[in-house]
Amino acid sequence: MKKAFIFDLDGVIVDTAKFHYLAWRNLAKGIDFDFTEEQNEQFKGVSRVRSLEILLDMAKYTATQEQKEVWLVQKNEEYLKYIQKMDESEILPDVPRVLDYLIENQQGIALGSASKNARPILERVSLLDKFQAIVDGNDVTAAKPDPEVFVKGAQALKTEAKDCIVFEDSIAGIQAANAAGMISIGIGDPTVLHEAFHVFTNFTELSNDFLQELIAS
Ligand code: G16
Ligand code: MG
Repeated sequence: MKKAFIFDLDGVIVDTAKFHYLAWRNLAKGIDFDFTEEQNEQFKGVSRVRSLEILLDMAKYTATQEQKEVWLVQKNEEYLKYIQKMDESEILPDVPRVLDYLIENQQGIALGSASKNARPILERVSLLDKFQAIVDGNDVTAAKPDPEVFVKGAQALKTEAKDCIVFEDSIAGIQAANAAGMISIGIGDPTVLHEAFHVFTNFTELSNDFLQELIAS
């Protein structure tokens, strides 16, 4: 049976959250706000624009639209400097094994990410050619938990929602997959991702037998 497997990028394929954090922390410093790694959790899967709004709320800082736009460009420029240095060592454990197993078994593979930098990141880590479809922050108008990004991924692979499996590390992403009527699989902390159908700490815990069960179901 042919299924579509839709992967989130940040926190599922690569750990870019640390680079987002460094760039946001630098920006926060400029308004005398000490942005912690714990607070950064709330930024996972959230769009760039929404992330800035959350940061300004945390700092209780009111900014003009013009200032916000300057900051958004500045944050992205710094983030791009980090991702330009990325290589294959940044791929999260066992991601290539899972992708290759699905390819060998003729399954559909798509990316469903909130990031506008998804393509350059996949290129940097040499995984771009594994994906038959890429839906990213440039293609959607509604951010996760809205299901748009995954619905578009399913359309691109010409697969019905019920035959789609989504890998996600964020609560908003799990909610988006569930809202789309897809099977959500959390990659991360089970207590955080309890709304998912299944949760694995990382891909090393997800066996080829389990993938085969998903394909056959
Ligand atoms: C990622 C990150 C978010 C980030 C968003 C937008 O989403 O998890 O922290 O704010 O992309 O990224 P950019 O600024 O590169 O457009 P995902 O969906 O890949 O986890
Ligand atoms: Mg993510």
